[in-house]
Amino acid sequence: MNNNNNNNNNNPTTVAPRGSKLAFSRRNMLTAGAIAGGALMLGGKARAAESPSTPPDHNHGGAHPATHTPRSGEHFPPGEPGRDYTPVVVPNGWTLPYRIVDGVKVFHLVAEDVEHEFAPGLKANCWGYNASVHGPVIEAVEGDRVRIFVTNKLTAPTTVHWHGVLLPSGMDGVGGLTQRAILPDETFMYEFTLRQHGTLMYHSHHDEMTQMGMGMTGLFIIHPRNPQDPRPDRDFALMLHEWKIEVGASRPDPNEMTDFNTLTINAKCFPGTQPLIVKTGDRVRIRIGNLSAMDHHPIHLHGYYFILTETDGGVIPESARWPETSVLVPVGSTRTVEFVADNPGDWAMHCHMTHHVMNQMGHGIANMIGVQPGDLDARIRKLLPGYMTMGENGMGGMTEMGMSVPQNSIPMVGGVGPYDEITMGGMFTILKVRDEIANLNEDPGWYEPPPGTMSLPATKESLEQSGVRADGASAPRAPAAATKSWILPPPLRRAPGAPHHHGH
Ligand SMILES: [Cu+2]
Repeated sequence: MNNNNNNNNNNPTTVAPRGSKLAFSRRNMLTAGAIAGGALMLGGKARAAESPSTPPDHNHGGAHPATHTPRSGEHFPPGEPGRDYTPVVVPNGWTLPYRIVDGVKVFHLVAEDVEHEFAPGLKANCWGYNASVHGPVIEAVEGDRVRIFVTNKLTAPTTVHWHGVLLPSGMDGVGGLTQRAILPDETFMYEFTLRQHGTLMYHSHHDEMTQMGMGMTGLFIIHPRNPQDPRPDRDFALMLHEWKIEVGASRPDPNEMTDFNTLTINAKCFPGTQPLIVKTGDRVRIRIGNLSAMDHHPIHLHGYYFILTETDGGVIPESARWPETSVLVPVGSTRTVEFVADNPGDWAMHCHMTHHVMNQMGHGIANMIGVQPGDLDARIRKLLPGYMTMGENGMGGMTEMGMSVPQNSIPMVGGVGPYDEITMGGMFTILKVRDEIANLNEDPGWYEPPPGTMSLPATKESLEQSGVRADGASAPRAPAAATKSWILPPPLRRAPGAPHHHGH
């Protein structure tokens, strides 16, 4: 073993932050307390002697030791943004700043009431952390020691559970089981060393249905100390959620079990979702957590396929990764996907459950498709001024500006796109990939496709040239045999002597 080899990521006794000239030996990484404690988090010999402990890069290479011995005291110097990791981008959200005290990263979460805007026009009184819904992203580095204070400014007791984080049982934040609840106006302290990396989460673990339903969730992202995969250029962090907000109500209804009408990415529904902005050629990582009450969300990206690289259990060995275009993010899980953004454009990214890309009023209304209102509207207007039959051609058109919606509610679908209404809402956002972009934090506007690369009304010449008639008559029709129902052959004659069921 060569302790001076900067790039030897497989050497368990050294840890060299990527791109750094430094190679830390195990000894100078560990605090005196750790050595006194005798248990070494890293280190070949120490680990061999204490087989259950896990090196920080245990998720690489396919081996997944399943046990860990979290102990206090052993940790690395705090990982630094830029040097040790590229900070995540949180559309419509933010990352929680920390202070370093004696080599420990100190965070402070405050559980409290938050008036939250889901999209322009829709606000509700939710519960969140530090003036935001959901809570800010906690971002740290494997090997960091973190101390997280939680102040409860709610009128209800609460706790915070660190979902997926390997830690001592007493730090797990399960109300009643691993601690007593944090009462209103109390502050609790959680402290542990991060001995893994990945996309994890945090959420209330006291009266979960109510408190998570009111918004008390967040992402907990731990970067590898010693990454083996290439670092992403853009690393996005998204949290999925679902809400029931009655039209006109000022609070979400956390008692709802099935009929959610507000579906969100980082607590915003389209058109309030901030786009994901990247440069052509960027290596893009998207981390998606789901702490919805009841639904798994298949998140679909247009224009690309991506590779599923991580779950909240860690990195998927390269040989076991697979490509897909929709990643199912189950409740209580995270999924991380990566791709190289080599296809410029405005690309839709959304949940593929079609009811999850509708806003408040798109659910459970009377089905008017195919209804021909005739003079119905004029007749009803005599009784109900302003009455208009809606939905006879579906929900498109419901976006149209000037269409009035009740106070504190948003139209069932979308916003104004570059060409037409975007008939989407809810769990929908846009990946914007641009060759030239000055400011990745500013919306670059709509994509303008190069001439000849955009669908337009067919011209007479192009129709004629291709032998296509505009009335549709030249298109193949389904042959009768292809749409015919199957008819079972007649039954076999009953064999003589077979039992009779309807006999005398
Ligand atoms: Cu969904």
